[in-house]
Amino acid sequence: MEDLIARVTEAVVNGSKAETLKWVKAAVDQGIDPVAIIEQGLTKGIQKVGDRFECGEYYLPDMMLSAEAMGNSVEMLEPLMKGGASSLRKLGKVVLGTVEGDLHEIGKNIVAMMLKASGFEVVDLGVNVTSGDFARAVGEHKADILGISALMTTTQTKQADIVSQLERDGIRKGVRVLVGGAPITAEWARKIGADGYAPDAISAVKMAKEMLGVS
Ligand code: B1M
Repeated sequence: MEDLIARVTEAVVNGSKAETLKWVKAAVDQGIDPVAIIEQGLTKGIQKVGDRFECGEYYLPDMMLSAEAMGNSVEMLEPLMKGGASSLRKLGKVVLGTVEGDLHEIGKNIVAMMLKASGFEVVDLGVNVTSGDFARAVGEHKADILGISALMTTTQTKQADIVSQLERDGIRKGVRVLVGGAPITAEWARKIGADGYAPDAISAVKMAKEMLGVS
């Protein structure tokens, strides 16, 4: 198992879509849990890519190839997740998106996938979503939870703007706000008046359940 997972990681680091898919399929055929493939294989790979980008070893096109390789494999794994997206049990409705100015979607998509597989209905607004659009969607879809993802220190402040927008629109009390993304911390969540923070997709599901008192 470890060998296959390591090959998945390596294929993402190399930015090869075909190789990543090949090793992900091999891992699935060996009966490895899709969540483990994502968390221990794909995510580890893209983190390494981020480190190489940060130290100038990789450039933007390298990061884009790796992101595409990961995203493609995540899509392939989605129908194999326990419960599946079509699960009949609906625990609550989550409106989810990535903040304005931020195009990072892989983590948000994994959170969406895990929420769906756990029985939540998810309305995914995509990336680069304005505060106004977040607030409108909460009202329109009568969301139980608003999930806001931000991947950059330069865009995380948008999460605070969205909480303020909900307050201005008089709909803050009717919805729980869950925030996440690489630069986000529990302290930040408290500071901006969010109801919860999750460091990863599994914790996001746990937190969403806690927020609604469901299991
Ligand atoms: Co960009 N990028 N990027 N990037 N990118 C980072 C974030 C960066 C840290 C890289 C680095 O320098 N080391 C850096 C940000 C620095 C900062 O904070 N200021 C950075 C930068 C600078 C940029 C650009 C500005 C680069 C440039 O153009 N010069 C540019 C910005 C574009 C924009 O958004 N306007 C840019 C572009 C890109 C790509 C397009 C190439 C690509 C994104 C492709 C896509 O998403 N379709 C990309 C990628 C892939 C990364 C890294 C390498 C990986 C991000 C990722 O997908 N991680 C990233 C470095 C890193 O994070 N180590 C980096 C895997 C994913 C599973 O994890 O997204 O953290 P993550 O999600 C996790 C948790 O955070 C959590 O659960 C997820 C699953 O476990 N989580 C939530 C996420 N959202 C949540 C919401 C929740 C709860 C939990 O509740 C609602």
